[in-house]
Amino acid sequence: MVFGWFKKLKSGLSKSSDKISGGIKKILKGKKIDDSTLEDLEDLLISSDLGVECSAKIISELRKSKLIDPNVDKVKGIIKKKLKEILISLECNIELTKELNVILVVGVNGVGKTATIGKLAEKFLKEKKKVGMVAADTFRAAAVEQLRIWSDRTKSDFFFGKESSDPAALAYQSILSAKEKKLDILLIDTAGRLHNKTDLMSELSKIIRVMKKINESIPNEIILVLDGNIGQNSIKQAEVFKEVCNIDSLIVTKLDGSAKGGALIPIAENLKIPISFIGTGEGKEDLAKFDADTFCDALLGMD
Ligand SMILES: Nc1nc2c(ncn2[C@@H]2O[C@H](COP(=O)(O)OP(=O)(O)O)[C@@H](O)[C@H]2O)c(=O)[nH]1
Ligand SMILES: [Mg+2]
Repeated sequence: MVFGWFKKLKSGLSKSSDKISGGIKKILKGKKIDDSTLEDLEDLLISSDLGVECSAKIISELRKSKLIDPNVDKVKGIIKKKLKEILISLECNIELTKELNVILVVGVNGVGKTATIGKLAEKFLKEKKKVGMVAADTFRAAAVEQLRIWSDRTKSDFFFGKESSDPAALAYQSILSAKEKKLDILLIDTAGRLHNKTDLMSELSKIIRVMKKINESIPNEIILVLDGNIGQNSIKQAEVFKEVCNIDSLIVTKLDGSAKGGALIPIAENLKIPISFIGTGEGKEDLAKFDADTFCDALLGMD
């Protein structure tokens, strides 16, 4: 595979694939596949954040295969088959309509919402779409400025309100302006102060309720951003957001940051919410469409 984005995904996940791939090689070196090597492989998969359940499934698949020859490629092939089985049904596209597409981006502070909006804007821009961004995290001036930088970087329209203004009113007005300006996409950034869960959730449901006054189909897409590095916590965060909105897809970020790319698997297995993109860095192009086959190849260091 020679595509640029696969190379990027591969290098983004290289810390994880080095760990998994290097680990498999080391475990199999000079040994045959028996109970003890299978146990070592299971430990490796668990320590690579694939989750206990998924790791057990993979090991049982390897056992069933009756493979004795310590062939690294064959072992990886069996692991990939099992991972793909889990991930394939979660591939998804953000379906765009011909009119304005309002995309609401939610998630806890620090997971990467604002950066992800910047990356999405870059992607849509390359597809010749007219893009706008709304700084609906109105309580922190720094949050507004951070999004403004991304709007400059991606030449997107920028909508913001006065400090501490009502985010629902801002979102509403921005949608009307975006329609007038005939924008194709409007990306709405939101606050994520989970320490005050009740406030956050009532703010979020108000934003959604007010938008729907324009048109019941708005927001066209709700994306929940999750930090791929925080394991079980991501799953808990998603449960909270599911209480107030229908999440259409997930974007899992920071899969490049540490050797934790495998953490996508338990998130996928537990939540069963489609995954539209994954974040593999801080730059504007570090966003890869989620594709089960290439993700597995990148994670396992296969070509
Ligand atoms: N390495 C890496 N860093 C990321 C990624 N996505 C976001 N970040 C960084 O994570 C930090 C928090 O991101 P931000 O967009 O401000 O999060 P927000 O609070 O949810 O809006 C920033 O330093 C981002 O540059 C990613 O995919 N990989
Ligand atoms: Mg932010």
